[in-house]
Amino acid sequence: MLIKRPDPIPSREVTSENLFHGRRRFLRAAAAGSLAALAGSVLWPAHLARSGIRIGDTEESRFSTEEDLTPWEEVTTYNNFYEFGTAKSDPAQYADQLPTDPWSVEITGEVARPGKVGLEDLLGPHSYEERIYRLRCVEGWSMVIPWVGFPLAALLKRFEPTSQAKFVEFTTLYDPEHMPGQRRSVLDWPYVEGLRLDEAVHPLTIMAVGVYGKPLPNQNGAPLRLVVPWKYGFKSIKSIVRIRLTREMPVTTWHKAAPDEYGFYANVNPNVPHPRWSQARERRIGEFFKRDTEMFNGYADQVAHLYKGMNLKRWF
Ligand SMILES: Nc1nc2c(c(=O)[nH]1)N[C@H]1C(S)=C(S)[C@@H](COP(=O)(O)O)O[C@H]1N2
Ligand SMILES: [Mo]
Repeated sequence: MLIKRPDPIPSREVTSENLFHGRRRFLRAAAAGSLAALAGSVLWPAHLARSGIRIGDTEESRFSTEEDLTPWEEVTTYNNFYEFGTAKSDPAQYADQLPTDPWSVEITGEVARPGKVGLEDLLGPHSYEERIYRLRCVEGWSMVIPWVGFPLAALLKRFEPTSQAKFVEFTTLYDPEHMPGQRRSVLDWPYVEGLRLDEAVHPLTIMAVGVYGKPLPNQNGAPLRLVVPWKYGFKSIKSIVRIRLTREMPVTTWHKAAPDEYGFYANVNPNVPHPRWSQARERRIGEFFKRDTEMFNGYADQVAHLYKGMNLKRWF
């Protein structure tokens, strides 16, 4: 199904200066050993090719960090994706069974233009300004990952959220045949996540379709996954098939599983421990010593205003 395309989104994110530094960093990362990854054997899904989205030669986001990238090898083999098992190595081992083409996403709820859209139409020519986002992610361990994606806001805008929309709920594919983890009741499948609408339309909230200049490997949430870098990793839901705009706060999978341990907001906050462990320190993958975890994962300047006046211990 096809929906009307919006006007192209203006290109205001990139200055030539950070583009230059971005490319230089990219070359440095390539020289440091990621080159093998770039020449690796990830299949290029036909729907991405047909959509015209640019994944290989993409400009740098203004949010990209200067920090060293976590190597491709770690990014694609040390994963959480419980649909394929609970061990960090399971997704890389089992996720290639998942068919991701064709793929469609249903947009529903408080939107003026609901519909089920094939991925190639969703990503269709000139719909979005793709960028490389070198973002930190954290949940006990941390990585710096060069996602290829675009702001979720640009996608949501196409479907015209109504004035009643206050939250966005995301749902992962339910496919126990290809997702062996879903045959066990580890979690209440399918995986559901959510954001407040103002969080969802923040320019740091992105939909990722690629990583390291390649289409997303299945273990990283192909063909379309959320990345919310100032929140703990579990908010960044993978392999999305449904986006629902709601009036009420969505009931998310991890909150349902353990309401005292996983709140709706899940903002990275070194001052609010998880009931069973401190969240003050993290281990950057590839480093030996732990480092201090930063408020909002280092993105406080960008996002702290979203939570002004909120008690972050109550709304953890
Ligand atoms: N559908 C789904 N999405 C998911 C998960 C999952 O189990 N299922 N795990 C989450 C958790 S706990 C983390 S830390 C990140 C890991 O993303 P990565 O493997 O790409 O680093 O994905 C998140 N998204
Ligand atoms: Mo996680």
